[in-house]
Amino acid sequence: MQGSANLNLMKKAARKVGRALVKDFREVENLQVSSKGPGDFVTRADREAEKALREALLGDRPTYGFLGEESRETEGVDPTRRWIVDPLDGTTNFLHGLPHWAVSIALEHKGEIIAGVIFDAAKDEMFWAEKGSGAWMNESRLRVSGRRAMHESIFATGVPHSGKGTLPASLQDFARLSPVCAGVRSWGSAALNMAYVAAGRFDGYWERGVQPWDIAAGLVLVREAGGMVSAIREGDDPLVKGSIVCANDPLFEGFRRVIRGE
Ligand code: 2AM
Ligand code: CA
Repeated sequence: MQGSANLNLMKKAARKVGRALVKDFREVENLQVSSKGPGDFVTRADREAEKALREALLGDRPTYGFLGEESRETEGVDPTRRWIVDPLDGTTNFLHGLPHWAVSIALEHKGEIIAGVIFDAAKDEMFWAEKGSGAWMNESRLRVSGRRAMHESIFATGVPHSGKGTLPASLQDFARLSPVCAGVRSWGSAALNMAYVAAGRFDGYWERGVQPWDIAAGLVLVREAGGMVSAIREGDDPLVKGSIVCANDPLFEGFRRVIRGE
């Protein structure tokens, strides 16, 4: 499957930055035992990664806008197109030497995500999707899972940490969902949670308090893999209101009702 020129640019940038981050990640594993820890080193690696993505993406498409976790918003000459980038999603995992983090790049056109790339460099898994062309992992086509029963399904989430977000609401979600499903996983990368829903590994994912760069690429991946996506509250836009719920078609409504407490 061949992607568009933009998609190829996104994959190339993600691969380059992902490989550099793998080198940094090996260093982080060594730094765990030092008294200072790897904190400053990781902050630097994160910033360098975003700088490299910015240069690669805006270098080739200088008129596009850019929204990144580190540098925030840069308006483009073309107001209709914007890169939305998370250079290192799952930073806490990276910091602790856990190989579960990803580079995430999305392309937005007129408010809609039309292409997305999530690269898990440690596992060499490139998840990618383009509107109308399906979702893929490396060269394999992705489909959301076929499970229909909540009690057989595994759902992923992110739990607010370090005083961020609303912990009570997330704990209530857990309390409602856990008794009616096969398990809840909180593995620390919003982007990979969505990639895994697209791949049928997780049956669904929800989170409160997400940022656009956490979920932008995942939105097109899940949709192109045949999944459903919305914000938790009816009518909200996940990219604007910062909450998300996604799953395969048969599970979606029931899962969303549990999360909404209906
Ligand atoms: P990060 O690693 O880029 O910070 C973990 O549940 C997920 O939440 C990760 O994808 C993490 O992204 C993201 N995250 C961490 N802090 C956040 C915050 N304050 N707001 C939104 N998302 C956050
Ligand atoms: Ca993130």
